[in-house]
Amino acid sequence: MTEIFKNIPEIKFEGKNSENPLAFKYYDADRVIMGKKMSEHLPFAMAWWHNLCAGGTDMFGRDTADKSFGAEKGTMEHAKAKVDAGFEFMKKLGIKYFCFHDVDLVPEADDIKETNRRLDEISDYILEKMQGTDIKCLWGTANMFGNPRFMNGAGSTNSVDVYAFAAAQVKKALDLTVKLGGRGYVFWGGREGYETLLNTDVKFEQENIARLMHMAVDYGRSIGFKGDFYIEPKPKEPMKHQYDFDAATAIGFLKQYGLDKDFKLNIEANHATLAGHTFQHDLRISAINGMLGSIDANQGDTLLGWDTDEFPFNVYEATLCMYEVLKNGGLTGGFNFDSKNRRPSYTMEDMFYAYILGMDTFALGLIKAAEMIEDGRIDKFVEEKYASWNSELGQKIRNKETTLEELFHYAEKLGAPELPGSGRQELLEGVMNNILFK
Ligand code: XUL
Ligand code: CO
Repeated sequence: MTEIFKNIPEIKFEGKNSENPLAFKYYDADRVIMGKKMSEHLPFAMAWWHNLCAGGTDMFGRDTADKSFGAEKGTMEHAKAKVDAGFEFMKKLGIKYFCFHDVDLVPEADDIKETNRRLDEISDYILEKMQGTDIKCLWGTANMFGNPRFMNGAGSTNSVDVYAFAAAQVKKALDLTVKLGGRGYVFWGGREGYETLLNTDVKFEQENIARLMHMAVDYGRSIGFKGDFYIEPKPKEPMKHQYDFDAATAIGFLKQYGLDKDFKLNIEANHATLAGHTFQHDLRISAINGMLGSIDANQGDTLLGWDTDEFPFNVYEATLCMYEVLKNGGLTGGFNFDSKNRRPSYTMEDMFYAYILGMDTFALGLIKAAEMIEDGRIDKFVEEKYASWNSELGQKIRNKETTLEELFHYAEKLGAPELPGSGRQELLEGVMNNILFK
């Protein structure tokens, strides 16, 4: 096998004083944090589409990066070259998982039978490459947004034939996920939404999406898929209104349609911020509902209103993310870098610099989040903030043993309550800085 990334060695941990651009400064796979190795806390995954397919094309210009890997694009040789490149890339970085859409793996043919034949061929090849390594699939998904047939949605389409095609793609993508040892299966509803209510039956569309998801669960379980299904919430882009707007909306949907036992959420940082939340907010909402499953690790740009999918370098965000993940007892999924190089970062070295940045950022986040928890000042403050609920009255309310009238009389007797106590935001932010920079 000829080496593709010729000038890139295996990336090793060298520590924070290293100035070697091709070394980890913080990600030390075997370092134990709160009883677990970093590599177990952080099951990183490579996103097939950004890393091996995307060349930097945007609305105004074509590819800047050459992702041909020595083969002619649009051919099965190229599909195989991507597998070779992907495995070399993951091995050199010590990444144990990958995520894929069906059409990331092979060029889509006009006829679904031929596309599926190509998928069988490439997945055999991937299985071969997996042998002798501990690399596996984190999650698979079907691309039900790129092909023009999905212009009005997939599960939410007005066309019953298009719906059947979406179902066929989900079936095949589930087959592939199981074949490649996938931990999860993702639904990202990029076209599941609408532009105007003048032409849309929202209730019917949502019911149809739920029906598709139920069929996916039934089929997945019938072929031995034991992992989690995930919804990946996103408020907009490409659609103006997307049905899985944010974590809370997706959880409501899953509960309403009886899907909450089989589904969890895959939270993407840049989707949460597009919904007007912090990344941490959507993680917390998922976690308190027992639905924090997996993470698409990236970051957006607050100066831009779209999904820029940047590699994460914001250590505050990563720390608050890892704080939620540690409190959640980890993830059933992992950390998929749904992130892409900036268009002018077009060289092969840049692909590695990007992953080193992302992995180091999350390693730092993990180290600092563990320190925040072990430090205890923040948890102690939160506990004390709600201390009045330990009183007799607080207990009664929590046990649902009070009535509105009883509280009315209590309030009348009291005359006026004292102020509820300072929220101490600035103090706590100072504590976080203190821990981050000590
Ligand atoms: C799009 C996005 C997708 C999903 C998988 O914003 O995040 O790449 O992660 O379809
Ligand atoms: Co994503």
